[in-house]
Amino acid sequence: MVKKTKKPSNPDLSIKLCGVMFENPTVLFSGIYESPQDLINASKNGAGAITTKSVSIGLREGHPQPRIVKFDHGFINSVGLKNPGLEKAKEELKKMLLESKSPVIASIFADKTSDFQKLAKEITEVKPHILELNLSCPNVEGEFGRPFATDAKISAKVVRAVKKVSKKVPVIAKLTPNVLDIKEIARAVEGAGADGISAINTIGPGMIIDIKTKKAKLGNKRGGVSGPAIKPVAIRCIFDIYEAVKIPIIGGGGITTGEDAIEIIMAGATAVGIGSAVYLRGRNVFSEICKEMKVFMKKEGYKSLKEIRGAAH
Ligand code: RRO
Repeated sequence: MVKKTKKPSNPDLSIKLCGVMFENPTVLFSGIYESPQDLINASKNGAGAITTKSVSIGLREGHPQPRIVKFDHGFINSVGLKNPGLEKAKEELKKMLLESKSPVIASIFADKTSDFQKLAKEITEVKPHILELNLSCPNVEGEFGRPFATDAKISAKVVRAVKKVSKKVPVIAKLTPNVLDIKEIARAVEGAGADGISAINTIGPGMIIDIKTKKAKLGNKRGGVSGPAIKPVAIRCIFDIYEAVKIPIIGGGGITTGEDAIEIIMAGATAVGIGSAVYLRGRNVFSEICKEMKVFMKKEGYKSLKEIRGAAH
């Protein structure tokens, strides 16, 4: 009789976040793609979920070009919230919800609590799977003041106002790493009713100067820093947030490989935000990261992500 050799089973990458099933934990972070078709293609190319560019009530043209500049270890951006405004964004969201293969996270931004509430009311009528409150854009301080996510009380106030109108759509708060104590902000948004947290937004602002022209490379001079350079900060932030709250975390910041994804899940993330890696590795980055995660999991004998989530604690 031929002896059966037991094949190692294929690791299961599926997750449930805020009651929504994802085939795998990769999430296209907000702001990487603008056009609905590019977002839909990301879902077809294996993203476990896709996040729209943050939308404001009125159309915004964005900051002067260039808006994104590469450096040795990442990127610096000052897009300035370029978006088509609420009405067009609602139409685009409808298309994405019809054609995306994976759950759609609609991201919103405002500089007033009442505008966050208005955006949340209107956007949740279109029924995205999850609503993201961008409380942490680093590039509009000149216009709107410090990001809301630098202040626990203001962050909580926005979440409470949004939760009054968001119906059954889960609400996640996108936090900034640019604070002394991210645990305090995480606890505040959880206490106000947030269903999840997304972190981290970009670090800084930073600046890059062209030494030939003696001028800042970005049109808007200062901008948020992303990419591999910021990964250790992202890992620490997720580690801290996981210790502070019970709600799930979409964790990202410089995640580029499957092993990076495993690392941030071990810090406590349920899902893994992918941003700059799209520019570094191309549009198949989601399926490639999943493949690399499976290679690691098979080698180490892990069958599901539950076995590694928060394992570093
Ligand atoms: O549009 C931007 O400049 C921008 C936003 Br809204 C954000 O949340 N984070 C970022 O790095 N850039």
